[in-house]
Amino acid sequence: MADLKSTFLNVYSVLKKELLEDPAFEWSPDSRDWVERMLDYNVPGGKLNRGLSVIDSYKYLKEGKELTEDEIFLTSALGWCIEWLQAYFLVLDDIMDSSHTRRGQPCWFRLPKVGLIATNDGVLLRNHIPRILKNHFRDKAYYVDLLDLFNEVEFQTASGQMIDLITTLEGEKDLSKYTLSLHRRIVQYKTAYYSFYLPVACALLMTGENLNNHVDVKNILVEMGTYFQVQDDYLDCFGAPETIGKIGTDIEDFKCSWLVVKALEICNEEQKKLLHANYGKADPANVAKVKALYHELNLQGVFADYESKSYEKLIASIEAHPSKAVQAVLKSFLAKIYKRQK
Ligand code: DMA
Ligand code: MG
Ligand code: MG
Ligand code: MG
Repeated sequence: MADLKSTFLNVYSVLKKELLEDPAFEWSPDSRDWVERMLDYNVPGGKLNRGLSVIDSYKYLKEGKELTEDEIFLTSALGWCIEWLQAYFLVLDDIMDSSHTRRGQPCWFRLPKVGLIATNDGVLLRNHIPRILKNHFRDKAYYVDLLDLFNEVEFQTASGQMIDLITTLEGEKDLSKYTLSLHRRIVQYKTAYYSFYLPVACALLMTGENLNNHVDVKNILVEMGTYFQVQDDYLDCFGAPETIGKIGTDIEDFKCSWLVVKALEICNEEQKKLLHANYGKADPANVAKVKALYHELNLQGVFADYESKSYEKLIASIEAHPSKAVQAVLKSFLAKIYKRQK
C-alpha cells in the first residue's frame, strides 16, 4: 500500500512536469513557479482516496492479474485527473463557503499573495484535466467516453454546488425548506458522482466496458456517496479540526446539513425557536447555542444509528450484485469510509 502510494505520487510529478512544459503556452519563470506552487499546495495533499480508488478498482476488475507498468501509469493518471477535479472544486468551494482551513493549512485563497487569483487557479486546475487526458489517452478507443464522463460528472457536481449555495441565500433563509429529500438531492449531486461513481467509471472504461451496462453499480455508488457526505456534515460539527484538517462552517453558512435536518425532525417547539434564532449567524455565541442543542438532541447517537443502518443496507445491495469482482470493488470502497474520522 505504501508502495502503491509512492508510485502514485511519482505519476503526479510526471504529470506536473508535462503541464509546466505545455507547448500551448509560452512559459516564463514567474508563471511556471506560480502554477507549480499552486499545484503542490492544492492537488496532492489530501487523503488521495478517490485517486487511488481508480487503481484499486481496475485491479479488482482484472481479478487479481498483475498490472503492467503501462496500466499502472494510466490508472494513476486517471486517478490524478479526479484529484485535479477535486482540487478545482475545493479551491472554489472554500471561497464560496468562507472557509479558513483545508487539509491542515490555510485555504489557498486565504494566502495574502493569492486572494481572488484563486478563482482563476480553479479554472486552470479544471483545464489541466483535458490536457492530461489528451497527453495520455488520445489514442485509446475509450477516449471520447472518458471526456464525456468527466464532462457529465463535472456538470452534476457544479449543479449540486449551485443548489447547496442557493438554499443559503440571504433574505430567503428559511429552515422549513430543509428536509431530508432536499439534503439528499444536494449531496447526491455535489459529492456522490465525482467522489464515488467517477473513480469506478474510469476503471470500467479502461477495461473496455460500456457504462450504460452498469447503472446498478452507479446506483450503489451514489448511495455510498450520500452516506459519505452525511459523514462530512457530521464531522463539520463533531469532528476534530486537527484530524479532519478543516474548521467547520456549516452552521455559520446556513447549510442544509444532515445535522440541521435531523435536528428539525426531532426537536420540540421551543428548540425549534432556538434553532431559527441562531442558525446561519457568524457570531460564535450563536454557533455555540446550535451546537449545544445538537448535543441535547443526541445527534451523535442519531448519527451512529444512521451509520450502522447505512452500512447494513449498502452491504446488502452490494451482495445482491451478480459479479464478484464488482462486489470486491464496492466492498473495498465501503471499508475505506465506514466509521471514518477524517
Ligand atoms: C463540498 O461540500 C462539495 C464539493 C463539490 C467540493 P462541502 O462544502 O461540505 O465540503 P467541505 O466540508 O470539504 O468544505
Ligand atoms: Mg465547503
Ligand atoms: Mg460547500
Ligand atoms: Mg462539509
